[in-house]
Formats: sequence, C-alpha cells, structure tokens
Amino acid sequence: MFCTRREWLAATATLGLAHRRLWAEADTRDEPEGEASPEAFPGMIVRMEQPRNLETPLAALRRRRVPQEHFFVRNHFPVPKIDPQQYRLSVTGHVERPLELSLADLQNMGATVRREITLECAGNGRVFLVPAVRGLQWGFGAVGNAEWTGVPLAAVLERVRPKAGAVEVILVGADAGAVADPPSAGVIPFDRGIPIDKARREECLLAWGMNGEPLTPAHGFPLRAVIGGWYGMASVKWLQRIVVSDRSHTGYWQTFDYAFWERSGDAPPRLMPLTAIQPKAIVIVPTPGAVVAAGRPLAVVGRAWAGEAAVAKVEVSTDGGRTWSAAHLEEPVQPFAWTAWKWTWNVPPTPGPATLLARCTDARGRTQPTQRDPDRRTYMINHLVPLELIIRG
Ligand SMILES: Nc1nc2c(c(=O)[nH]1)N[C@H]1C(S)=C(S)[C@@H](COP(=O)(O)O)O[C@H]1N2
Ligand SMILES: [Mo]
Repeated sequence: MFCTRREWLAATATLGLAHRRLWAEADTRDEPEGEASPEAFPGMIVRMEQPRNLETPLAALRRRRVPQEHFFVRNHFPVPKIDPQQYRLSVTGHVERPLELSLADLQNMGATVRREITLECAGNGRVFLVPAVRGLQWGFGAVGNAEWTGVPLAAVLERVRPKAGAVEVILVGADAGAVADPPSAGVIPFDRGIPIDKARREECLLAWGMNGEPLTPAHGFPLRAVIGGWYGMASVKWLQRIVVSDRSHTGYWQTFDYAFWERSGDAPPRLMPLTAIQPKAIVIVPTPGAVVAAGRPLAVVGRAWAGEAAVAKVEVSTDGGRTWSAAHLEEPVQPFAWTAWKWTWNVPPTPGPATLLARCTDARGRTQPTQRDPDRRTYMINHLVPLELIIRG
C-alpha cells in the first residue's frame, strides 16, 4: 500500500470515486467471487465455487416464492459489477427508433407489472442421468418460483418499433469470458435470441425486482430478462443490450450449448435451441432415503410445473408405475408458475424398502417420460426418478 486506508479514501473521494467504491464494496458483500462465504447463502449447495453456482436445498422449495438468498444461482462467468446510476439498456438493431433506457426510464414507463414465474435450469436433475455426463451435477434444486417486478419486453419493443422483417430479439448480458469446452470464439458475452412472437408475449419481462426487493447481484442486478415458460438460459441476467434482428441468432449459447436433437418425419436430426420447460413433479417431503413409519398415513408434498402450460394433474405411484393415484393440487393452478401438491400415503404395515414415483401431466396432455431420451443430450431432464425410502415398524 502506498498510503494509509484513510488517505486512500480521501484521495478517491476527491476524484469522485467514493460512490463507485461503495458500490464495489456492496457487491463484494453480496457476492464474494472467488471466496467461499457460507454466511452469504446459508444452506445453499455449492455446485461450483468459481464462477459461483448454487443449488437450493429441497426444504427451501417449500416456500411458494423462494427468497432470493435461497433461489438457485446459475452463472457462466463472474458476476459483473454494475453501477445503477450509470446503467443504460441499449435497444438497437432492426428498429425504427433505437433507444437507451435508464432504470428510471423503465420504471417510469407506466407499464410496471408483477408476475409469478418459475425458472428452471435446463440441466436441473443432471445428477440422475445414467451413465453420468459432464456439466454441473444438479439434483432437484436448480428450480425456483418468484414474483418478478418489471415491464413487459413488449412495451419496450413497442417504443423502438421493430422494422418489417424483424424475427428475433437478442438479449445480451454484461458478463463475458472465454469458454473452454467446447471453445468459444475468444471472449464472448452470455446471450440468447428469442423469436419476436415469443418476446412480445406477456410472460416475457424485463425485471428489476424479485419478491418485492431489488434483484441481488447474483440474480441479475440491476435488470434481467424473465422469459416465462422457457428454461432458465433464456432469462438473461445483467441485461445490457437488446438487439432486434432480421435473422435467427446462432450464438454459442444456443448451438454449442443449450441445444438438443430434434427429429421430425424422415429428416435427419437437427440441432435446435432449447426453449419450453417440460412438465415435471418433484417430491419435497419425504426426502430421499427417509425412514417412514409402517402402517401410518404420511403426507407426501411436492411441487409441479409445466412451462408454458398449466399443470393438469399430478399422480403418485408406489408400485413402480403400475398404478397411479391423483394428488391434490393447490389452487389456483396457473401457467408459468409452479403448483404445490399433496397426497396422503397409507404406508404399508410391512417394514422394508419402498419407492415413490410422482408424475405431472399438463393441460396439453404431455406427461413425463419413464425413459431418458438421449436426443436431449444433457438437458430437459424430466424422466421419472424413483424416490427410495425405508419403511420401519
Ligand atoms: N448474463 C447471464 N444470464 C444468465 C446466465 C448467465 O450465466 N449469464 N445463466 C442463465 C441460466 S443457464 C439460468 S438457469 C438462469 C438462472 O437464473 P438465476 O441464477 O437467477 O437462478 O440465468 C440465465 N441467465
Ligand atoms: Mo441454466
């Protein structure tokens, strides 16, 4: 150190840097990149230290709205530090009227909405794939539901007036880096293209609030996209730029990564970007490996979601999928947000191992597959996973 801390503070204040430094300190407290800090996220399961990736423990999924500090974190690069006063969102490309918007501009548009939307990472459940595959080994907890505050993406698009022929909206984050595997074209930002018809739907937001609080740095402060019904990779955090495009985006994050093999008719398989969340039910209580009392009723509780569709039913099987009985759904069931479900299990009187299966069917009649489809590569994981339990007398 070339001077004392006090001298340094005085110097930075003179230079007008104190404000920025305060923000840097605030960010460091919230998101200590590169340091283990269990205090900051009590109870979270660390899936990767750097950049930080955190899974929500099952117990914290019992809250209908998962608090930010318990909401899973999926980061590809270090969290960018953004000064909210300096922050501008640029909206350019194939538009009549390119714009730069401050946070206040967005908040004063008169278009603010609050909406509950569930985010699920496309790799959620990867640890259950057999044989094991590369990638973060998420259990059940790379999913969460929150109430988001922001403006519809449609309201911003209306102001820039996309030109005829605009087909996609490319969302670009402020975070960037070089990806090693498979290698990227040097340093790239995190980004994702959304077809303009989807982008204009009311479930697509530019959000600054989560459960009534400003976003924390980990979840995209000061502004993120929330693309309701789609896997999490489309909900770009630290949103910096929106580029309206007259062609489909073929960037790293929807070709090399977050893509699956689609088959139709006789055509050879095509690599397609991941989009809508598949139906899924998870059990929260009892937990895997739990010991349950023989001959007594047991409340089985869980959550279910189905992306763009509403959950139509959740069923439970205790005989490996031969017979199913319907669980009770918490009302109202709404698309884009998850639903709580409950089922009373009359635990058999004989001690020994037992398995539970839960499955979700959505309003379009889609349900969960029993077998894993390898065309999905390492994503969209919603095949049935047996919950192993022990009945004790
Ligand atoms: N800028 C940026 N946005 C991002 C990511 C990222 O690494 N950078 N990760 C995406 C992925 S893969 C997911 S699942 C969600 C997770 O959002 P969360 O961390 O708030 O739960 O953010 C998405 N948005
Ligand atoms: Mo993700």
